[in-house]
Amino acid sequence: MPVEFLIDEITPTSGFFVRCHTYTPQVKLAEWKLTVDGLVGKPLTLTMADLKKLPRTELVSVLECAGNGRSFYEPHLPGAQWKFGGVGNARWAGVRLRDVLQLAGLKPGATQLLLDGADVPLGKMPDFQRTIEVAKAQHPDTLLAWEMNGQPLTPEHGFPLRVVAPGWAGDSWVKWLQHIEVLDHDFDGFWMKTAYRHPSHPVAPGAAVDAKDMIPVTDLNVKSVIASPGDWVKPGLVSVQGVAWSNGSPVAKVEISDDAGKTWQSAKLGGGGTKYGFRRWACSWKAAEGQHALIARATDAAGRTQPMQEDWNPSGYLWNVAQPRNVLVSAVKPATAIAADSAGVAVPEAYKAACMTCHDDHMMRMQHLTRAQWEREMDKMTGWGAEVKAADRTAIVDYLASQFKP
Ligand code: HEC
Ligand SMILES: Nc1nc2c(c(=O)[nH]1)N[C@H]1C(S)=C(S)[C@@H](COP(=O)(O)O)O[C@H]1N2
Ligand SMILES: [Mo]
Repeated sequence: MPVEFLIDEITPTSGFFVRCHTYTPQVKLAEWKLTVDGLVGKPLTLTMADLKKLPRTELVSVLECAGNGRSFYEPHLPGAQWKFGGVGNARWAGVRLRDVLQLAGLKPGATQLLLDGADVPLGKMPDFQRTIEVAKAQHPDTLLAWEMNGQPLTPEHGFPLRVVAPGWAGDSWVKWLQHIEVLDHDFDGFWMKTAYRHPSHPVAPGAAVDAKDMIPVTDLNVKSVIASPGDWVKPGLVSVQGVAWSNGSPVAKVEISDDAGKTWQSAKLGGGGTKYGFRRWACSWKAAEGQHALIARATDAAGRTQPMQEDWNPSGYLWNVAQPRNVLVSAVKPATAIAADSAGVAVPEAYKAACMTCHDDHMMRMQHLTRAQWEREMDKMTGWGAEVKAADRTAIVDYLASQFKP
């Protein structure tokens, strides 16, 4: 999502980022129902009309992908190469998850809710299934929502029903929800056991981390983004503006620096911020001719501040460095540079056949990986069903490692 969309408190749905691990399922409401089973007194099969008989609840909350900002990590990591735009703030409406659980009646020993949407995995890829612990499910702010910004959810954002887990990263906000199974144990599916985990203690950049030291990603970090000016602005007094958010702790302070953090100027916070939503901020800046790196840094009421340097984690989650934004101050708008393409390099046929079936090559082009990392991606993708002949593997890795390198 372009940063310009982050100027408003509520992000318009038309500009809101979309993140799907596979293709968007087209769910027909007449055929859809929500099943609640497992460790419950009374298993349920609910239609949308049934859900709408429960008390309607509305709430404004930020939704941020755990991988937002991943492209800033050094060393580079595979995955969606987000910069600033994997975040938005919307008004969600639906019912409290705990009201649904009350209808079903949790049995003693219930610890986790297994959440499954209508999206279908590709090849042998593991199904996107997530669990949330009962305490988060019972929290009055955790919703099953059918509305986003006053309209029914769009197919991309989870029509007809999705989880809203305020304060937590996007991976828990399961879309196209159709099945809740109550468990008495930790679920060991790929997207809980392997993906969406980070180290419980600081680790050196690039270090391998023992699986037993990896804990699930839950809470968002305190963070801010500069929405305006964009890459270029005329000299003079400029209003620097943007939004800030945290995990449910109100944003208490936003500061701006144009000298790499040597000095800071306080921004004025917008009024009316909500617990989990964006808080707008603005600050005047004397923009002198030249290239500048503007930095915004937010602090929340719990005293958490954006760091100047990130703790590393092996999947590139929850980046929240007070990240410099480059702004060119000049009287005339610069011509837009056209990015050089790797035209002229022959694309191996075996690569096209093996790797451009489930997705196209934008997935590979955005990565900046070492040969060893590309070898690991090959293993992951063949495990998920990519068909690579033994004789072709080296040529494919040669191509990837030479074209899409750090
Ligand atoms: C069976 C389907 C399938 C095939 C074939 C396939 N991929 Fe993927 N690949 C996926 C899916 C699904 C994702 C997205 C996962 C997500 O969004 O989290 C993905 C993601 C990726 C990513 C992003 C990083 C990551 O691990 O999520 C890279 C890089 C990649 N694929 C490379 C390749 C290469 C190279 C090949 C050929 C050897 C290939 N893929 C073939 C299904 C496939
Ligand atoms: N069923 C299902 N739910 C899902 C996903 C998915 O792939 N399948 N992606 C998750 C991730 S990683 C994020 S960041 C959010 C993104 O929500 P959005 O596309 O509405 O912005 O949805 C989450 N819910
Ligand atoms: Mo995400």
